[in-house]
Amino acid sequence: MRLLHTADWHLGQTLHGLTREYEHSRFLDWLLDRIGEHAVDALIIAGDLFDGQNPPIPSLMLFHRFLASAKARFPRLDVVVLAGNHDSASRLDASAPLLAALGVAVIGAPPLRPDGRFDPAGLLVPLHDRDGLVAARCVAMPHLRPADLPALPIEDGVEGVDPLIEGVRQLYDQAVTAARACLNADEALVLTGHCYMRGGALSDLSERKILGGNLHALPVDIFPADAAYVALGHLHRAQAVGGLEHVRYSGSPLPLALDEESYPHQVMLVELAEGRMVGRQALPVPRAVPIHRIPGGGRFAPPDATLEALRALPLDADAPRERWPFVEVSVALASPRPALREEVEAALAGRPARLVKLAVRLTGDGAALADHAPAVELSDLEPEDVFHRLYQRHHQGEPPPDLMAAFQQVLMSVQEGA
Ligand SMILES: [Mn+2]
Repeated sequence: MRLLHTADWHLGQTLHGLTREYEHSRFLDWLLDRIGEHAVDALIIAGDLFDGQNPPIPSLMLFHRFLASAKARFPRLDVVVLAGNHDSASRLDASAPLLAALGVAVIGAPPLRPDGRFDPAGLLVPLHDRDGLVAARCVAMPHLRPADLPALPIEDGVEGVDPLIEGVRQLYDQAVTAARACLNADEALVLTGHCYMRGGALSDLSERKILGGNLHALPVDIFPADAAYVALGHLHRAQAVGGLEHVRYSGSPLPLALDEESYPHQVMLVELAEGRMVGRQALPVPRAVPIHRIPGGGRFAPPDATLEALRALPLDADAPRERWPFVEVSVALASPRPALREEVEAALAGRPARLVKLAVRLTGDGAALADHAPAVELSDLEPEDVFHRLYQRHHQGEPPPDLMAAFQQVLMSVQEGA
């Protein structure tokens, strides 16, 4: 059977205030064609379907239209949709009964039994081959928040043991046990997750990293060794995890930030036979709207060279506005140049391109630099950075770990609307 793995669509996302609707709609049309071309049997969308808790109406329309077209063109297609940390788990769950009637499995929060305990059977989704026979069992694990995890009798801070990681491990263990109970010998065990993974073993706890949903980086051994494929979401760059070719992030299908311009955006086509992965192929997603970064690669160029490069940009005069390239300009200034923005805008005036970001770095010598330190844009900072800066304004040194952890918890409940 053939599985198509994608994630991190972030429908409804804007890039510095500009809509991505056109790009998303082109991607979804392209995806439908690939499902047909490669005779795909099952589609897994591993979280962050939407960019926010309350998706804008056009992004809901896109998603519903996509599902309706997919089921009309490919009635046998199994579709599995998981909540990511950006999605509202309960909002996705609200549509789950309706979409289940269409053959689309949606898992927002981990399912619970009437007594409030985790119900691993609720995560299991059978995936069918072209003959309509079950060829794989999917443990459709969504993004897990600390509140979803079992309370473990482990003190935080005990060396080598992280209660959050152990909690995630328990849920996967229970779900895999439930899957094995109905797994036949020639059926593949497929898992999903929307989480931050680390490649190494559990011992390098010092390297643990908190990303997004406050979940500690997970070791790859939380997944069973006999899993045929693990479809992950959360990281936007496509990659295998821990050197295991069958444990993969598909990455996002489009660049969600300007510095993701060079990522190999793709979806992953996986071939399963007799319970294991026998082939895989990355399908590169065509770029519907080009991104031009001047000079690119995170570097800054002098103003005259920048203006020259802007004027020389090859642009398609016939392109409709929705296809006009996004342009990022990064300028290094030896001295202040108050008219720079006007000069940049003039270089693009009347031309089919959209300036999304003008970054300026002052490069004068020490004294001049202190007077003209480049202003930091709030939008360039993560909430953790802002907290860090505030702490350092009032205290010596770094914020203590327990304070950072408390901040992370508050941040997460705000971000997740909990
Ligand atoms: Mn995510």
